[in-house]
Amino acid sequence: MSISAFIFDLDGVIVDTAKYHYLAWKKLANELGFEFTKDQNELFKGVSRKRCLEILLDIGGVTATQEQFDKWMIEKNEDYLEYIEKMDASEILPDVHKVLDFLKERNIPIALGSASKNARPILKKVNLLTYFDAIVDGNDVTKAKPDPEVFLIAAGKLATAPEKCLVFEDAVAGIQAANNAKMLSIGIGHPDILSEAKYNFNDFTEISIDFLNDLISE
Ligand code: B16
Ligand code: MG
Repeated sequence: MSISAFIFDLDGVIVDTAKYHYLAWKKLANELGFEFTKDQNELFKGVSRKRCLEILLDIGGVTATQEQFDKWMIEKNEDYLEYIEKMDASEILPDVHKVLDFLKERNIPIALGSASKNARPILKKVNLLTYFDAIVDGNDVTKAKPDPEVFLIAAGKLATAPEKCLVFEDAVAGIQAANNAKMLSIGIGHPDILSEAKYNFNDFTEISIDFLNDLISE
């Protein structure tokens, strides 16, 4: 299929940090006097921190001054970082290493394309930083997924045409961003939710070496 560069989303693809985002957002919601459920947390996947807080306040019917908004953003992130601090390589999702090693052994460029501003510290904690030839995260973009910006910057950093790039994503907006960038989109998660992806897998254990070989073959 002639794919020559691979781009990975972070949360939900490489590690399951959604559970820590959830705990930190839930704590803030409870402090503000309302409940925040796991189902509601689904809306936050692939969404920027600022947008998540806007949605959370909508859910709780809370209006905030700019000062309160900024304070709550910081508070949530500080709580989230306490969980990140305790992460290690055991939190890497199944068979992520298999795919990364396959690519590394063949010198195929690898990038990260994530909405998170904490991407670098997370990759460092789980010992994967050295695998990535380029990292594009929430600090580098002005437009959120489904805008293709994050993936197009990644392709540029890898000096690869978008049509030759593949994206692994767990969020609907992320799959749309990959499609908008004219890249090959692979959904990691529930196929019904990620139906716009070109290919779907529940996780990396379902991705075979034969499939990877097909992707990179001329
Ligand atoms: P932070 P991804 C996204 O990461 C998460 O899915 C989303 O839930 C989170 O709000 C966003 O990062 C921002 O994260 O607060 O760390 O900057 O899936 O694009 O890797
Ligand atoms: Mg994600």
